[in-house]
Amino acid sequence: MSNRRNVTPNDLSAFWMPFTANRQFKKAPRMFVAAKDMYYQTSDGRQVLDGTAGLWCVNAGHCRPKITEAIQEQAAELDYAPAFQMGHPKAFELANRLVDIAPEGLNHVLFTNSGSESVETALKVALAYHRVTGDGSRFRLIGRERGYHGVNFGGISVGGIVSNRKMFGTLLTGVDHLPHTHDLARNAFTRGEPAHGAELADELERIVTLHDPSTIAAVIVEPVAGSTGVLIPPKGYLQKLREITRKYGILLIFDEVITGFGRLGTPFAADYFGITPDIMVTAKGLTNGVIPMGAVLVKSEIHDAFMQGPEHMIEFMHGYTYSGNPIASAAGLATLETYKEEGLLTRGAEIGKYWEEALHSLKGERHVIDVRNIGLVGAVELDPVARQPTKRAFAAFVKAFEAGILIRTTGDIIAMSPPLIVERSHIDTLVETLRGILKTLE
Ligand code: PXG
Repeated sequence: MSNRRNVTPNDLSAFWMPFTANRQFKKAPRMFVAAKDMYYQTSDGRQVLDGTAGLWCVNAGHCRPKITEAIQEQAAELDYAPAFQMGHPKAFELANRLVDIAPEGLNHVLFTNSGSESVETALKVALAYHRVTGDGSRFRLIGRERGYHGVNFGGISVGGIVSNRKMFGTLLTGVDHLPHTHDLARNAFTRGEPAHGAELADELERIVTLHDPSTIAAVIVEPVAGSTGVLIPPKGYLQKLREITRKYGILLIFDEVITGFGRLGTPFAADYFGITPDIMVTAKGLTNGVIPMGAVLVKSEIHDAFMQGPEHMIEFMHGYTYSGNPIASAAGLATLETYKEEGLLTRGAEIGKYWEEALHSLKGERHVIDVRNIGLVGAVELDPVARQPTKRAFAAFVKAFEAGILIRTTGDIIAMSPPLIVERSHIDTLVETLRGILKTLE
C-alpha cells in the first residue's frame, strides 16, 4: 500500500454525499486513500481493518491483483461496446460463468449497474412475464416491512424502511407488505436461524386471499435482511414463502445483493436455505465492488416465455447503456475466478463457527440486547439511548473508526460482514476492539 498522507481536498461542499449526515461529516471527515486485502488506509496514514467488506461488496478483499489487471487490460483493449443490438464476448462469458455457479434452473442473466437497478429489472421482468403469458391481471407486488431493495421507485415501493419511503409521494400502486420477522422477545441471542416466527410467512396467505391470487405478480424478499440490521429468517419461514408462492402461481424473487457470492458460506442464500427462487437479484460481490455492476438471474421458463413473437422484434423493452459493460464484465470474470481459486464462495462455512463464537462472546457487555449471526454476517444490537435512537450505535461507529476497525451501523444495530478472506486473527481484532468500545459507550 502506498504511503500517501493528508490527501484531503480543500473543499468538501460540492459533493452531496449519499446516505450521509453531510454537515456532520464535513466538519470531521473520514477519508480512505488506499486499501489492500483486509485493510484500508486513511488520509492521515492509519490502517483500518475492514469489518464490512466496504459496503458488503468487497468479498475477495481489496485491490486483488487479478481483478486490477483484468480491468487495466480491458480498458486498453475494448473500452465500450454498444449494449443494444451489439455484443462483446466477455458479457456472454460472464453470464455463462454466473449460470454455472447459480442454483439449478436459473439459466439466463440480465445485466445492470447496481443493486437498485437489478431490483427494478426483476420487478419489470415479473410484471412483463405475466403479461406475455396472458396473465396480465397479475400486477401486484408484495415486499416486506424493513426490507431494503435499493433506492429507486420500484425498490422503495416494495421496500419497507419507512425513512427511505416517506418523502417520495405515492410510490408504485398495488403494493402490499409482509410483516418483518424481527422478534427479540423470543429469539434474542440466537446462533444462526431463529426458532420462532415461521408462522409469519402465513401472512402471505392472508394478503393473497385479500387481493385474490389472480392479481399478484411477485413476492420479493431479502433471504437475510441486511441493511435494516441483519434479520435472519426463522427456521422454515422461507420454505413456507416458496410453498405459498408456488401454490398460487406467484413469482418468488430473492434479493441476494448482500447474501450473494459467498456471504452465508454458500454461493447464494438460495443454496444455504435449499430454496430456488424464480428470479434472483445480485450486484455488489459480482465485481468485488470494484466496478458498478448487477445481474438478475431468471429461470428458463421465464426467459422462454418472452421468446415467442417475430424474431426481428425486441422481446423485452428494457436495458441500460452500461448493461454488460466490457470493463465491468472483465472485472466480474476476474472476481469469479478469484473466488474459485481461493474457495471463497464456501469459506464462510469453514470460518463461520469461529466468527459465531467470537461474536457471541459479546453477550453480557453493556447495552448489548442481542447478538445474531449467519455465515460471515453478524449483528450486535444495542439498547437505544432514551428518545435518541441511533445515537449510541453511531458513537460506536465513530469510536471504532478511530480505534482502527470499520463497522456499519443502522439504527442501534452494529452490522459486520468482513471480506471472505478474513482470518481468525482479524476476527479477534474486530471483536476485542468492539468489546473495548462497548465498555466506553454512554
Ligand atoms: N438490495 C439489497 C438487498 C441491498 O442490500 C440494494 C438492493 C441496492 O444496491 P445498490 O447497489 O443500488 O446500492 C442493496 C444495497 C448497508 C448498505 O450498510 C446496504 C446497501 C447499500 C449501502 C449500504 O446496510 N445495500
